[in-house]
Amino acid sequence: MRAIFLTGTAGSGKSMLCSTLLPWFADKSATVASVNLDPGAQNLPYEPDVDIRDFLDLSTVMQNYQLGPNGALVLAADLVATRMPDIQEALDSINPDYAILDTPGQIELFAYRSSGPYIVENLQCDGKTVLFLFDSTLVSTPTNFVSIALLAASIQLRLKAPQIPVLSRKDLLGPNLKRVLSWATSSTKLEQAISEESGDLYELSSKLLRDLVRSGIAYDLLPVSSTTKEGLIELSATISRQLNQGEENED
Ligand SMILES: Nc1nc2c(ncn2[C@@H]2O[C@H](COP(=O)(O)OP(=O)(O)O)[C@@H](O)[C@H]2O)c(=O)[nH]1
Ligand SMILES: [Mg+2]
Repeated sequence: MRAIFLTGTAGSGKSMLCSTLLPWFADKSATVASVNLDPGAQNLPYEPDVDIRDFLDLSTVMQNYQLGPNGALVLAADLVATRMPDIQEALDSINPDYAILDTPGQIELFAYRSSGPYIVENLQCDGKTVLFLFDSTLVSTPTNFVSIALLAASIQLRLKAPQIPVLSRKDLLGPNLKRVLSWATSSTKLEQAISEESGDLYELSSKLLRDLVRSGIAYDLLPVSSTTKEGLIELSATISRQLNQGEENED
């Protein structure tokens, strides 16, 4: 079993991408299982094969600890790690080629609490990758692009796993797509765009971005749309290349 974690800001399209990848992998004759790791998830666009909500009930957490919805979500995020054996057992009994793990809407509940890094580190499987979704609607200006790239770097530091940068909801970007992709690969182009946009912030942004672009955090940013299905061939090729690379490195 290989694990694919979906991360990104709230609304970046993680759950939708999960629902899009499931039939995609199945069509390629791979067995695939979906895992919902969000105890507060409502109206998921797919039927999870493994669901944290079966092991952790948000309304019980609210009642038992006398918490409001936000406090309960934070505590539930921490309690997810205690349910790791249940998640592992459920996945092992399915034993799929791929497990796609959809993380909580709010990335901080997963990546900046202890549960997320714990689960990524301790899930027993033959390879792991983390997709980080750059939401098209959030990266359409150069400084916003730098801030989301910083978040991607920060998530990589927290989860300590190989990351694939995905430009999600690509269809919402329209003619801006080419510009955004040019920032991902060329620090000169991004620096120039920032100098035109950001005035006082120029120095901070340009220093940050030089290192970011050099670190490759957004390099090969893959534009994908769950709505039009564009980019799925490239994304699945990158996922299997990275998961196989992990295997080669272990040998
Ligand atoms: N146009 C468009 N909308 C999308 C796409 N992917 C997701 N959405 C919409 O964006 C919103 C947030 O998606 P969701 O998957 O729930 O985001 P999550 O919070 O990261 O799980 C929903 O209304 C989705 O229907 C996409 O590729 N294109
Ligand atoms: Mg979601």
